[in-house]
Amino acid sequence: MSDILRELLRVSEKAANIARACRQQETLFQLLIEEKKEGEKNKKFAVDFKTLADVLVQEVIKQNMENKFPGLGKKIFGEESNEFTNDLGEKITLRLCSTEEETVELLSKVLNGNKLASEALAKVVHQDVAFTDPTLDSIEINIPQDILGIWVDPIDSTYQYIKGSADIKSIQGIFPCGLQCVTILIGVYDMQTGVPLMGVINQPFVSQDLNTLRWKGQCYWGLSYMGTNIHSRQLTISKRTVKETQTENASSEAEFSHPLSAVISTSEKESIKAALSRVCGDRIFGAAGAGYKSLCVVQGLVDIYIFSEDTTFKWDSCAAHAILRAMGGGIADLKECLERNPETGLDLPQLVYHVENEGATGVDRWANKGGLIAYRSRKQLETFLSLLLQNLAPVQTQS
Ligand code: 2IP
Ligand code: CA
Repeated sequence: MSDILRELLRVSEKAANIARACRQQETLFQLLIEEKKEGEKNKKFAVDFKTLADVLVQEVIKQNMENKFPGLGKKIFGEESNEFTNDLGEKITLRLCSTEEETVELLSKVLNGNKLASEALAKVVHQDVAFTDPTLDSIEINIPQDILGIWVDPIDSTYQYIKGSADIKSIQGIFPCGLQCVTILIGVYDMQTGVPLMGVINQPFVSQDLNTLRWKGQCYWGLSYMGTNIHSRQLTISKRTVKETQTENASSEAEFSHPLSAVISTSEKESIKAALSRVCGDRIFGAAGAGYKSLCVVQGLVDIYIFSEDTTFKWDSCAAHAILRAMGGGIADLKECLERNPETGLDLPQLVYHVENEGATGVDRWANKGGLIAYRSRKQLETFLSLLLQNLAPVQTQS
């Protein structure tokens, strides 16, 4: 199997521990909560705590990968920068130090001398984590390191991370908001072609033990390289009995005659929502988090994740894209899908990860500017698109 993927899974688990610690340990949670007080924001510390958690997770991923695979660290890209300036005008570069004590020192500079918080964070950052997955161990595949680039979203759905509740009820397995919508996303792509090759989605908050209040998470992965396609869901599927599978096959045939289901952003346009309700009936679900919505497609909770705006970025989609590819699906550019002629039988306009948007600046260089559509089955996608086109108002399809 790819050692790189194995290491990514391990560091994603370490990252999940940091994310959980910031919500569960009282000293750290208080700092997150302070984000709510608008006036105080940024005044106390060199950086708001939410950003610190984000940057710390990103640095843990970067530096753990660099230690194991020298040269890979500088190919890891994300939204956050690890440089801050504190109240005294000191420039601080947040790096993991080689000892826990040194990390405490560095963190307390950013946290204005808050020793308790710095110690709690440094402890979890330096904790050793083991992670294994039998499906992964069963295959041997080597991908040359020099072609790889990596997109990281250290904490997707930061709003839910800070303000999200622990007791939201799901609707048909889908959480509209809450801590379950938080994900850590790591997507590996081919720097020459832009094709996603490996992906890890770590969901740190899946279920909470009501006695200890501790959260358990879950991790999903996929690899698609030169004809080898494997993913974490294979294990779940092959574990089931034949009888269960037969029942499922029968129901999935029946399902095809049902309307397709979709998950959407709460900020989706009204015109798209109206067309969708004609296509999907009541099988439309709103949910927070771009990573979480694509995870719903991976998990088979919905058939499609559709988004018509340009406010997701390469780090939001790369991980899920790799997993969906390993499952036989993908993530395509929505605008191009709606403009293309399906009759040509041409390949779908898959999102790519290696080139920036021409003429754009700042984060917009890496925006998925035509929107996106994520799917598990190409056949379902084609059916969905043709129904959507029929149901969109003419003015919409022309623009
Ligand atoms: C966000 C986050 C949002 C999402 C947005 C992402 O990333 O996933 O939830 O919007 O597109 O960029 P929506 O939930 O409406 O889909 P982050 O939380 O990392 O800023
Ligand atoms: Ca994000």
